[in-house]
Amino acid sequence: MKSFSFRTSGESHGRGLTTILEGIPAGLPLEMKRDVDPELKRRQGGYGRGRRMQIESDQAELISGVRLGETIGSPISMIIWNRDWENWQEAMSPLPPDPDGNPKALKALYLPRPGHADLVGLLKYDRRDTRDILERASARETAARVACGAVCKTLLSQFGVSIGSHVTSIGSVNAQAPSEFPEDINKAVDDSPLRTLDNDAAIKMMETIDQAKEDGDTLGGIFEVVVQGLPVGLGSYVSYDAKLDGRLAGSVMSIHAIKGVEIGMGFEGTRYPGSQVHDPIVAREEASRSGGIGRTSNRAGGLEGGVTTGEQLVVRAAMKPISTLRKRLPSVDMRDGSVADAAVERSDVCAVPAAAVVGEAMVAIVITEAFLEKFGGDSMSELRRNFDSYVTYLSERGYGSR
Ligand code: EPS
Repeated sequence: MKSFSFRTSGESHGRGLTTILEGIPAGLPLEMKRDVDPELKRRQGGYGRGRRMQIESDQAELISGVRLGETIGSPISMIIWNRDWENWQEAMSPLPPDPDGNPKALKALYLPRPGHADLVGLLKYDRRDTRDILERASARETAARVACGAVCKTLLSQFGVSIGSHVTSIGSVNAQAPSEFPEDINKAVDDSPLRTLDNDAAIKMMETIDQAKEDGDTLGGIFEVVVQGLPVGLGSYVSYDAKLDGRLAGSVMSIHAIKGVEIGMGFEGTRYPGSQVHDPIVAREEASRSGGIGRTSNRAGGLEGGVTTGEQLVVRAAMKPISTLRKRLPSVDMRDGSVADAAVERSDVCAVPAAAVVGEAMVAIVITEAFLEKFGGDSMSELRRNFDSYVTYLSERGYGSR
C-alpha cells in the first residue's frame, strides 16, 4: 500500500466535493478555519472569474482524521459543500428522471466545446449528454485539491518550508520578473487582483481581460510556484519515478487547462551554452539545509538530478485559455451529427490567479510526499527527530573525505 495518497470526488454542481488524504502523521495541529479555509478563499479570487464565485463561499468540513485539534494518523476526510447545488437538484439528482417532468430541467447539453473534455468523454464513457462529462471535468474539483494541499502546507510550515505563487503573464501581457522574491510571496500578491508582483502589468492584464470578456473570448497565462526553506536531498535520481522534477511536472500538469510545465530556466535554458545555464557552487556557511554549500544563481530552479538542491524550488506552468467561449467555435450536434456551434455555459474569462493557488497545492502535496519518504514517521515528533538529525548531519559533515 502506498503510505501517502489523496483522492477527490464530486461534481461541479453536485452536492459537494469530498477528499481523503492519507499518510499525514499524528500530532499535527490542524484546524479548518485557520489552516484550510483561508486557502480555499485564496483559490476563489482573481480578476476574470465568473458569477459562480459569488455564489460559493468555500469552507471545508472535517469528517475524520483529527481529534481535539490534532491529526491522529488516520485518513483525513473533508467535504466542501456546493452552495449552487440548490439550483441544480433536479439536473444533478442521483435518481432516475421523472417521466412526467420537464426535460429542460435536466440541463442536458449536446454540443461539445473544442478544448474541453466534453467530446472525448462522451465517446470514451459512452454517454449522450455532455453534462455527464463536464460536471466532473470542471475545475471546480480543484477546491478539494487545495484543501489537501492546505493540510500539506500546514505540515511543511512546521519545518520552515513555505510555498507561494505569482502570475507572470496573462495573454500577451508579461509581468516584470523581480530580481529577488519577497520573503512572503503570497503576502505580496494576494491583495493584487491578478496575484502579480508587477502592479503596472496588473493594470494592463485587467484591461486585456475586460477586452476578452467584451469579445466573448477567454485568456490563459503563466504562473510560477516557489518553495522556500527546502533541505537538499528530497527526491532521487536513482529511478525514473523517484525524480522529483518528473513528479512535480506530472502533478502540476494534471491541473485543468495546464499545457506546459517548466522548472527553473526551463525551455529558455536551451538558448544558452552550458556555462551560462548551470549554477556555480560556492561554500556558504549559513546554508545549513544544504551542507554549507550554496549557488551563485538558481537557474536549475532548485533541482538537480531530480533531487532538491536546497535552493528555492521554482515551477512554472502554462494555462491555456478556458474552453467555454461566448464566441462559439464550430462543433457537431451529438444527437444527429449536424453542424452547430459549441455550447455556452456560465464560466470564467480568466482563472490563472486561481490556478496558481491550485499549483501551490499540487506542489505542496508532492513535496510532502517526498518529505515523508525521506524523513518518515508515524508521529510529528518522530518526523521532527528524523528531520533534525538530518539537518545536524548536514551541518556537521564538513567537506573532507571519509
Ligand atoms: C467551470 C465553470 C465555472 C467556474 C468553475 C469551473 O462554473 P459554473 O459552470 O458553475 O459557472 O466558475 O469553477 C468553479 C466552480 C470553481 O470553484 O473553481 C468549468 O467548467 O470548469
